[in-house]
Amino acid sequence: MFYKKTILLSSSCSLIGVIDMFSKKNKENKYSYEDVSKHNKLNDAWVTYGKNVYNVTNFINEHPGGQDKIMLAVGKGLEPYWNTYKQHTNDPDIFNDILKPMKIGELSDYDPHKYKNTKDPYINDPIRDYRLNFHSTSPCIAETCKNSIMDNWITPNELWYVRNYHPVPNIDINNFELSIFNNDKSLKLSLSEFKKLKTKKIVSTIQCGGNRRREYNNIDKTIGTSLNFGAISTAEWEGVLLRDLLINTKVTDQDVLEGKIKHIHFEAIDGVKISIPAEKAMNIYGDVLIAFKMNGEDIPKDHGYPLRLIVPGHVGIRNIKWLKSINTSDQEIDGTWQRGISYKGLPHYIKDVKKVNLQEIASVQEMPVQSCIVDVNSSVIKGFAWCGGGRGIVRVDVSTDNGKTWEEAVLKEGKYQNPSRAWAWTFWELKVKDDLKNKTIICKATDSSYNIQPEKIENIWNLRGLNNNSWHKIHIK
Ligand SMILES: Nc1nc2c(c(=O)[nH]1)N[C@H]1C(S)=C(S)[C@@H](COP(=O)(O)O)O[C@H]1N2
Ligand SMILES: [Mo]
Repeated sequence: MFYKKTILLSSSCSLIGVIDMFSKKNKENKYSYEDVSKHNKLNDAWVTYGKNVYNVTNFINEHPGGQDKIMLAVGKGLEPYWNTYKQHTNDPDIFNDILKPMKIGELSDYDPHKYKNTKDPYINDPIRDYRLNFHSTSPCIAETCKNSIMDNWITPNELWYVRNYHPVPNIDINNFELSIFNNDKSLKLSLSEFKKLKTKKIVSTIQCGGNRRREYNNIDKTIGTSLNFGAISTAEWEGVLLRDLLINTKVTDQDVLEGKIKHIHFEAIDGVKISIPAEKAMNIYGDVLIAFKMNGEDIPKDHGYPLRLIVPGHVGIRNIKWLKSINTSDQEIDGTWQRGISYKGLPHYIKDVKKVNLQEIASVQEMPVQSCIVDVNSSVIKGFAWCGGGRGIVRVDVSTDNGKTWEEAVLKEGKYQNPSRAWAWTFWELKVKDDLKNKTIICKATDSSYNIQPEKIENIWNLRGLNNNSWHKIHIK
């Protein structure tokens, strides 16, 4: 380096110009689009964004959207992908904290128009109720607003929370088919054929795995949308029992007992795929449905039209929308929602994913017992309680003095559900006489297995911000 510099210096008449040229060259390595395109492998992955070039090799394993997703973009520009997965551009921290430090240089042949015509894929998303609490619109992440939760034990469709990973898919109903595969047997059903099968109605609550993530962020930063407690809603679903469909494709209870079939795989039109244990799928008391009606109407576009898997008692993601195919297997399905970090509940003392072997950690299926304080006025405190696995709510305890003394709340709608198949939430209320000004109210529920919500959030905090069921506390000003 020193050598070159001396030679150049001696052969130039403008000293300043040469030094300038040098320092620029040292700061900014230049690469062409073609150079970048060669770095397109797992162990050698570059991307561009605008005129900058980034080496993302060490980030691939940590990508919250999964390794497969980021691998789509390597060797190329991020723009078309970030136009679809807008969480990247909605959150400036992602650019500043994650991408920027990985910069290795700039494009020598930068063309600002290269990705100009990539269309907004969210253009066909449905119009949504203004009363929802929106975190993002592309993809749509919106909570049911607090004021409408206790008014409706069955949440009206337009007030249901929305959690989409992608644009709402456009579906050609006339060519739509549901496929079910089991080894060499398969069944394909058009929507009208499907609707002619024997149907069943089930009232089930769905709660997002990240509900109440916001409270975790007061302890330490988590990965994911900072949800309050409104990512939970309830509907009456009508559809065909999964067990009946599987039996139609020659799945037997014996296959499950002998472990030939351990998991049932489900894929959706928007690319989401998940699996559930075969025991849940085939359980005659499990009530897993392929639904086509939500509260008596065709399922709205946002919630999975035309077909949605309903896995009562399991975390939100297992209830996949826009269902297109079902398969039997002895393995869990691949992909971020099942085997990746997205639904892995890490221990509270793990702050770095690299410290754990994700494959060894169980993905969330059934959710733990939960309750929240929703409405407080001068005479009554109201809230909901719910538990995964169909475990009913046996009791809700409420304190109005930050845990010094407790009272039992009165259970209301939902109270009379079968305690082993209590798929929907239970509302509760407590009449109060004292002035609640400056008081801290707490609630905690007990489920039919006598599991109780944990007191301390610190001990259940986890990197992905899942399953927050710590005592719910509200301070009244
Ligand atoms: N195909 C598909 N299914 C999906 C999702 C999705 O993005 N795509 N989101 C999941 C998540 S994370 C949750 S919490 C629920 C949300 O359901 P909702 O939007 O009807 O409230 O659907 C689940 N099913
Ligand atoms: Mo979710």
